[in-house]
This record gives sequence, C-alpha cells and structure tokens, in this order.
Amino acid sequence: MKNKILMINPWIYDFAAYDFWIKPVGLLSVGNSLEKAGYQTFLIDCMDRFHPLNPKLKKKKYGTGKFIRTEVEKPLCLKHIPRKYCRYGMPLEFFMKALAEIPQPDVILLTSAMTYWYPGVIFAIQILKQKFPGIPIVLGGIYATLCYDHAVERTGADYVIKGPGETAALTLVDSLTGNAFNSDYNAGNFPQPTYHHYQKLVSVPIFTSYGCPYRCSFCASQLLSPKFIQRNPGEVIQEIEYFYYKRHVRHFAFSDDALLIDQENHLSIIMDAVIEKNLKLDFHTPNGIHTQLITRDLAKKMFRSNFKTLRLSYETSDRQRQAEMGSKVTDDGLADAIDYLESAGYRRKDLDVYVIMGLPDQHCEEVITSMLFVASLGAKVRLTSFSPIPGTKDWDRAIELHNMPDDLDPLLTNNSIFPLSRADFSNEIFEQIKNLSKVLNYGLDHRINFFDKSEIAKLVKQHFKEIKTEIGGR
Ligand code: B12
Ligand code: SF4
Repeated sequence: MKNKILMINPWIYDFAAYDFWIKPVGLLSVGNSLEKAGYQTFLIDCMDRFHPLNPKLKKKKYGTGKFIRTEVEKPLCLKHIPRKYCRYGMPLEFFMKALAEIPQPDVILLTSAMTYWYPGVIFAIQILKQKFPGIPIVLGGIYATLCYDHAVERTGADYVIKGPGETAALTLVDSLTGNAFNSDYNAGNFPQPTYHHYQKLVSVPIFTSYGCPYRCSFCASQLLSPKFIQRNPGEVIQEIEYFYYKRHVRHFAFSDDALLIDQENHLSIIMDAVIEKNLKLDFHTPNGIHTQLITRDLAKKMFRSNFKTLRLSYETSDRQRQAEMGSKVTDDGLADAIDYLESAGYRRKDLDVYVIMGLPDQHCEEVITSMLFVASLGAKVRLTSFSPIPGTKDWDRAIELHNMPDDLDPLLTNNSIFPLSRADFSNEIFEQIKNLSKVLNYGLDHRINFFDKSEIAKLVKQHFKEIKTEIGGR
C-alpha cells in the first residue's frame, strides 16, 4: 500500500493580504517529487479561495480576490499597531472538516512563505499535532530557509528543511517511512507543481526562470536561489498550453525574479508562440519587471500577447542607489519604457511602478522625489515598504545604522508596519507617504495636474484630510 503524505499550505497572519495569483508552488513541487517516487499525496491549501468547502467569494479583476479573514488577537509585540490583525484564508471549521476527510497520513509536510507569516505555521502545527499525534511534521519553504533557527526553536515542527525541498524532503520521507529505495529521484532544475489537487484552478503562477543576476541590497533572491537559471522556452509554452486547454486557466502570473533577461531568446519566444497559437489568455507580472530591458519591440509583443497587469521595477530616483542595484533601472530608462508601452497600446495610468520606502539609509525626500517622478510620467505609484530579511546587506545596515536588534522578531519585519524605529522616518511620515501615493494615483484617474500646487492642495483637503505633508517637502 502506498504511504500517505499530507501537504499543508498554512494561513497568512497579517494586517492585510490579497490574492495576487498566490499558489504554494514550492510545496506543490515537493509533492510532485514524492508522487513520482510512489507516495500518495493530499493537499489542504488554506489559501485556496476556490476550495469546495469555502463559501463562494466575489470574483475580482483577473482572477484575483480577497481572502476570507478572521480577526485574531495581536501578538504582544504588535499590540501597539492600531490595525486589525487577521488570519487570512480558510475558516478554521472548514480546515477541521477538510482534515477529517483525509486518511491518517504517514508524514505531514508544511510550507511557509513570508518570514512574518510564521504564526500561521505555528497554529497549523498545533492543530496537526492534536489531530495526528506522533505523525512527523516536516517544515520547509521561504520562512524556514531565511529564519531557520527561529523555525527550529519556535514552530514545533519535528524537522525543518532549509532551501530546495524536492530531493531533501524525499530523502527524509523515505527514511521516515522505511522506503529508502526511493531516494535516487533527480529533481532537475525546475519545479513541476502538482496542480491536480485543485478542483478549480482560475490562475497559475508561471516561473520561466529562477534566481536573479542582480544583487539588490534588500532582496533575498540570491539566498533562496543562488544561481540564475532559465527554463527552455518550449517547455514553458507547453506548460501554458496544458493549463489553457486541460484546466481552462486564463490567468497566468509570471512570478520570475528576472523575467526579461535575454528576452530575444527567452520571453519573446514564449510571446511569439502565444500570439501565433492565438491563445486567449491574460498575462500578469505581479513582481516588478526590469524596466531597462523593455524595448519598443518587446512592448509591442507584450501588448499583443495580452500582458494585462504590468508592474515595473523602479524603486528609487536616487542615482547612487540605482547604481548599487546594478543599474537595473535609470530615470531615462523608466521614461523610455513607459513611452514604448504607451506606443504599444497601454494607457500610462494602467502601468504600476514600484517605489520602495524605508530602506535603512533612505530619507523620506528620496521616496517623495521618486513618487513624483513616476507621477510626472503619468504612471501609477505602487509603494512598497522595506522588510528587513536576515542574510541581506540591508539587514546588516539596519543593525548598524538604526540599532535594529539582530534577533528581531520576524513579526516586526512585516512590510505593513514600519520596521525600524527611526526618528527621521517615523510611523507618521510612513503613513503620510502612503497617503501621498494614494493622492497621486487618485489624481491620475481624475486628470489632476500634479505640478499645480494649489490643485493638489485642494485635492488633499477634499479627499485625504489626514495628509499634512506639503508636497515636495518633509
Ligand atoms: C512569487 C513571489 C511573490 C508573489 C506571490 C507569492 C506566493 N506565495 O505565491 C507576489 C508577487 C504576490 C509576491 C508578493 C510579495 N512578496 Co514576494 N516573492 C515571490 C518570489 C519571487 C518567489 C516565491 C516562489 O513562489 N518561489 C518558487 C518556489 C518553487 O520556491 P519556494 O517557495 O522557495 O519553494 C522551494 C523551497 O523553499 C522548498 N520548500 C517550499 N515548501 C516546502 C515544504 C517542505 C516540507 C519542504 C521540505 C521544502 C519546501 O522547496 C521548494 C522547491 O525547491 C520570492 C523571491 C524568491 N526568489 O523566492 C519573493 C519573496 C518571497 N517576496 C517577498 C516580499 C517582500 C513580497 C512583498 C511583501 C513585496 C512587497 N513589498 O509588496 C509582497 C507581499 C506579499 C503579500 N502580502 O501577499 C520577499 C520575502 C520577504 C520576507 N520577509 O519573507 C521575497 C523573498 C523577495 C525578496 N524581496 O527578497 N511575492
Ligand atoms: S532585481 Fe529584483 S529580484 Fe533581482 S536582486 Fe534586485 S530586487 Fe531582487
């Protein structure tokens, strides 16, 4: 009889969460290696909005949508944050029902994503230990990799695996079940996620590559995927066609860190095939794409092959920081990219441009200048905030420059709250900058001239009374 492996994607615990085509790709890929070795796998994805047990939720644009949420008590270190803290995903009663429908597993595999979502991991482990006493629980994923010691000490998992899990999990499961003959499986370079567990599949993330050749100081890409490797474009096309024809998926989210590298020999080939095969699907790029690499031809192809949600990496207007990021973007590069995309058929206000705030040595003027530059190009500002990640340069800088404790609770690195207590970049300024981005984006939709201060002042008064920041100043 086949051994049974239960795979769990736990809840998100956060102040906010939204489903931008999220799937536990890593866990599903580990599941694939186990299935190939002869194990029977079961999945409970707490974040599957279309799980048959979940109530029907309103559909939002492009297959995205809100998760069900349950307000929970804030952990002690977050008590001072005046916002609701919630468990996002499947309501507990449905999770218990889903567990009751599953036969007793031999091993349980649990994944983890953002480092500051670990309370969801702990909560799931507590329930699983009660329900299946004595069954080994193996934890892997992004949090387990980036905060390994914390995960070992705090989660209650019996085993914690760091890094890629396909081979490591198989070896461990083989030894736990006494099937040592299986462990010669070769994971290859790319995961093949087991999406057959999903009864309804509205969207899928697609990875055409892993890793990134750039080395931005705030990013963990290099720690998670040290080498940059691209897949064969033909394989990616096959994958897209499989989901399109067999599972009727129409929304594909490219989740690469560096989608546009060597585009002539890579993404262009994928787009050509989609155009030629006349596939009526929508592509989305929730992760920022490298603006400097957008050419006139690429922009045209993106439009023709139905790239709908386009998010461009910009981060900052600061020249030195742009250089530190390997010049993945410059002001002129961003302006050109937006011109090309507009000529190809996009409306400027439908293009989202990432601006980052709160980096260790960053001042609010830099953030405001960056936002104003994006707005001056007629594009939407998509503000992201710095979340310090252990092992990155900016983690060390935050310790050095702002006395951040080196054992900071990952909960306090949440990008929704300002993680560093800095006199020059307080929570108040953080909120004001967020409001400014809303004003700028609102202005774009309502054709407000950003560079007419009186017009902006009127707008600020009307719609965002709480903003006291003078545009362009502190
Ligand atoms: C795709 C992606 C997203 C997507 C969707 C994420 C999702 N969960 O589907 C989107 C665009 C929505 C997103 C958003 C954000 N993201 Co993001 N994202 C990524 C990205 C590029 C890839 C993650 C992924 O799916 N990898 C592919 C799979 C195959 O790899 P994997 O999950 O690591 O799995 C492997 C191993 O971990 C292991 N494994 C996994 N599970 C298990 C289980 C077991 C049992 C075992 C043994 C092994 C194992 O084996 C797997 C296969 O080898 C990473 C960067 C990166 N290079 O990893 C950032 C990353 C995770 N994101 C990050 C951030 C900061 C964000 C944002 C906060 C950005 C922002 N400021 O707005 C937002 C917020 C998210 C939210 N609130 O919803 C950070 C994490 C920060 C943190 N503190 O944890 C990362 C690391 C990027 C970075 N800046 O360094 N993101
Ligand atoms: S370009 Fe993007 S993925 Fe690459 S290192 Fe910089 S932030 Fe990370």
